[in-house]
Amino acid sequence: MKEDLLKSLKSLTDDLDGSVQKVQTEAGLSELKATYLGKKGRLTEVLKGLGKLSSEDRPAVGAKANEIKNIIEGRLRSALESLQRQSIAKELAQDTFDISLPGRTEVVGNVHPISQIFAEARHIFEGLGFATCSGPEIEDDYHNFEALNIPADHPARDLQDTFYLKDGRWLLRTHTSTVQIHIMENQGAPVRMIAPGAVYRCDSDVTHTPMFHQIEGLWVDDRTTFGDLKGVLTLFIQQMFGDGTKVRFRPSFFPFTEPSAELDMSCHICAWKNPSCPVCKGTGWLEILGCGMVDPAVFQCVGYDPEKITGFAFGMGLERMAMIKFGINDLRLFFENDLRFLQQF
Ligand code: 2U9
Repeated sequence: MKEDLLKSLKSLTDDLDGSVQKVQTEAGLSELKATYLGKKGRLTEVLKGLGKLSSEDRPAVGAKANEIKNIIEGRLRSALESLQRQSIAKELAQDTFDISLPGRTEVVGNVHPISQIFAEARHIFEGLGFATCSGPEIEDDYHNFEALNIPADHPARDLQDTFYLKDGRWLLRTHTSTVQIHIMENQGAPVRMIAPGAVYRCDSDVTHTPMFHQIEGLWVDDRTTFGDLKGVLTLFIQQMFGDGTKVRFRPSFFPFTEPSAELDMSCHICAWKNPSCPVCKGTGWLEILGCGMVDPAVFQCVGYDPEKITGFAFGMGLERMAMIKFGINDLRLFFENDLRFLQQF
């Protein structure tokens, strides 16, 4: 009985050597392990015979069974390692690469020049205590025109022709002044805000695009003066274009402000030195924004008392600001998404 068991144990390792050589995959090795060492495996079958041995023979055969188990485990482990080594070697042999190829560089994006101008303007105005507000791009006639003192028959409507939605009730805003109207409708004075965003006009040529960007601003309080307007806007221009920049205010007209003015800044390209400067056309001045004291009619529309409240407002086109600041001469470049252009800023 003892001899039979020892013989069976020995035959296990003899058989295993043949089987291991035939197996080529890790899955095959797992199967083999189950065949020999699993719950219903060959070693377990042999061990069932241990119970029938005498108590003198049992320890020696038990020890042998353990030894055989360790041998089987060791052989299966080294077979597995050898298979893994082979597969890595095979992969390395196939996976060649050309070390003379150029490396893969990261594509680094950059901020669009319009967004850069917006961020800078916002930073300056927020430093002066202006809150940044936004509103819908689709508006009704009242908020875009009527409340801004532009009635249906007003000639200013020709200059701000826009796109109407199918039902005729809604239109695309022509300026961000609509945001100031919403804010004042919803809260009392004081108001100190800027309204940046996209605006739309039915206009398309070399110097006009149907969509462009504006920043408008509004400061309303019980004693806001034209002096405040001049101080805020001079400081803004000098922070944006440099301390030495000069400004002048020229009388103008807007339906929503009275009095109104255009702000010109000194030409930073030629500084009056080039009579044929292509940027300022030799005048030394560049028109940069419009401004004025809010018309009492506008205050009436939003329910503010024009006898008690005064305020100033201003508006500027971001594309124009960016063209002047970066020396860009063609408006269309902003909208073409050509990386050769965008990566220069
Ligand atoms: C309210 C009252 C008054 C905003 C103003 C301008 C002057 C102006 C233009 C600059 C270039 C528009 O982008 S542009 O074509 N804007 O000249 N905008 S005052 O006045 C307001 C706004 C809101 C309630």
